[in-house]
Amino acid sequence: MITVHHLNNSRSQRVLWMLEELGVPYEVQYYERDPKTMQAPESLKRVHPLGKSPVITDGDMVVAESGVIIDYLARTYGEGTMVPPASGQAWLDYNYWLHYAEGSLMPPLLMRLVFEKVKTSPMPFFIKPVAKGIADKTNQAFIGPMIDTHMDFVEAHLAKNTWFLGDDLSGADVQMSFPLEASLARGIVGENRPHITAWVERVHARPAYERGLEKGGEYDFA
Ligand SMILES: N[C@@H](CCC(=O)N[C@@H](CS)C(=O)NCC(=O)O)C(=O)O
Repeated sequence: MITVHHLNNSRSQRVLWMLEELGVPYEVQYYERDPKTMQAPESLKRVHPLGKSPVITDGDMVVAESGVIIDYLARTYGEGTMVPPASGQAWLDYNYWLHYAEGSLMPPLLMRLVFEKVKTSPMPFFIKPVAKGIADKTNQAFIGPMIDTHMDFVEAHLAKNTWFLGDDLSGADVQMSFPLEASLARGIVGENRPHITAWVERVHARPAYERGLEKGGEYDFA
C-alpha cells in the first residue's frame, strides 16, 4: 500500500492530485507545520532524513522529491497514462518540465518570499527601513525581472498548449501546479498572464484535483 506523508499546505498536495488521477489506492499520514516557524514536525525525519514533504512509502520503498514521486507513480501505476513513451521529444519535454518546476522556477519564487518575509520580521526599529530598502531593491532589480522572464516563457508555452505536453494531461502538469498556483495566489500571475491563469483554472476544475483537496485538507493555493 502507498502511504503519502502529507504536510498541510505544501507541495505534497500535488501528489494527492496525481494519485487521484491514477485512481490508485493509498493512505495519508498527516503532519502539521509548526504555526510559528512553518517547519515540518521532527517526526517526518523518521520517514526521510531531510524531513521534507512530499515523501511516500510504497511497501518498503521510500520515495522523496516531488518530481521523482510523480514520475515513479506514473511509470509504476499509470498503465501508459500521465507519462509519454520513454523516447523522443515528448519524453524530453516531460522530463524538462518535471525538473524545471523545482530546479529553475521555484528558486526565484522562494527568494521573493524570503525577501518579503525580511520586511515583516521582528528587528530593532532603526534597522527596519534599511532592511526594507534592501529587500525592495533586490526584489525590483533582480528577483522580479527573473520571475517575469520565467512567467513570459511559461505563458507563451501555455498560449499554444492546453497541457504542458499538448493535448494530454501528464505528470508534467502535476509537477508544475505548485509554482503556478502559488504565483496566482500571491498575485505574481493574474490578468497579465491569461494562459497561465486559464491553465490553473483547468487544473482546479478536474474532479481528481477536487478529490485530492478533500483528502489533503487546508491548502492556501486552490
Ligand atoms: N524540492 C522538494 C522540496 C520539498 C520541500 O521543501 N517541502 C516543503 C513543503 S512545500 C517542506 O517540507 N517544508 C517544511 C520544512 O522545511 O520543514 C520537493 O519538491 O519535494
